[in-house]
Amino acid sequence: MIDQLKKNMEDALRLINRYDNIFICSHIQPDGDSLGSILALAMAIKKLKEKANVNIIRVDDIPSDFLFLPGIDMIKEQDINEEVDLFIALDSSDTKRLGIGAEFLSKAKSVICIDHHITNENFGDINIVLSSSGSTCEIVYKFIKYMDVEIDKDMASCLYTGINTDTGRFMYSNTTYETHTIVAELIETGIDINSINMNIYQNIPIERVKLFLETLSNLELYADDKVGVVVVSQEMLYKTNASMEDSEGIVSYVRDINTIEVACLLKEMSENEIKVSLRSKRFVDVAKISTKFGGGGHVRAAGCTIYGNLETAKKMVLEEILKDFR
Ligand SMILES: [Mn+2]
Repeated sequence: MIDQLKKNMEDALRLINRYDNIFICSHIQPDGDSLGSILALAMAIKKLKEKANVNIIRVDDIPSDFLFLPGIDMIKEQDINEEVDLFIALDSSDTKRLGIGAEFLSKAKSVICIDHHITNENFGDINIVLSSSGSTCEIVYKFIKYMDVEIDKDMASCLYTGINTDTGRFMYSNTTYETHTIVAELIETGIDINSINMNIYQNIPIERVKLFLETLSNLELYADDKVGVVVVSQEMLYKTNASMEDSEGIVSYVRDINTIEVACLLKEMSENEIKVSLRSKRFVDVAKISTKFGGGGHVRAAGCTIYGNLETAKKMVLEEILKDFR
């Protein structure tokens, strides 16, 4: 282990040993890595210090796919009037990502930040930030080892989930030799990877499928099928009994169609508020398009909000998109 990392872990462990009122937190719109890392670390600290008051702050709704995680009930809404000694932020590149958690952070005597995002702002007093790591769970794994706490089956299930999801089922380029050696050790604890994978990937709520069908059957194609536009209206949500979160994944599905260069999803948040998600594949700069409507993002994935009705918003965005196809 590199010396600086070892020193930061040593400093972090010293803080954990010193303080009893510990608050652990991760980002809004939680994913497998954020949930897996907060749960595993909380369990490890409880094992290390039985008397410590270890709390996990609930900052957002937990996607149903992850409710199977051991210890998930530890994630609770916390009382801001409680004494906060130590705040540990996981998988969050800046304090804005922490949602309500940022208020607890500003009360804390000390802050530890553990993360793998290259954009991490090092907002902790101690920062364990490793951008070469495919997931925060891999860093937490190393830290628990450093704490000399034995990784049990529950912790291993949480860590495995985070590593699995953040590496795209071990397919992304952030998957390394080390990722696999860590995972091998997690599997050795006896975790049921079949059941974990079924929970994460073979557990799509039927409402979401109905919404997908409804949305995709209304797919509009332009510019020789190079532009695909889909809409999720409040009426569609009502009809399918789905929620707006269930539209997650639709825009990438449209992008993945072979002829498509630009995919556009318009979400009717309310009658006069339309959220637009844009994806592109090869040459269209969708960040440039969304900037025109006060939004932002990356060249291949961007978004904006248009205040107006669905039809108006669609017309406005489409006009901008089609400029690249003339
Ligand atoms: Mn992550």
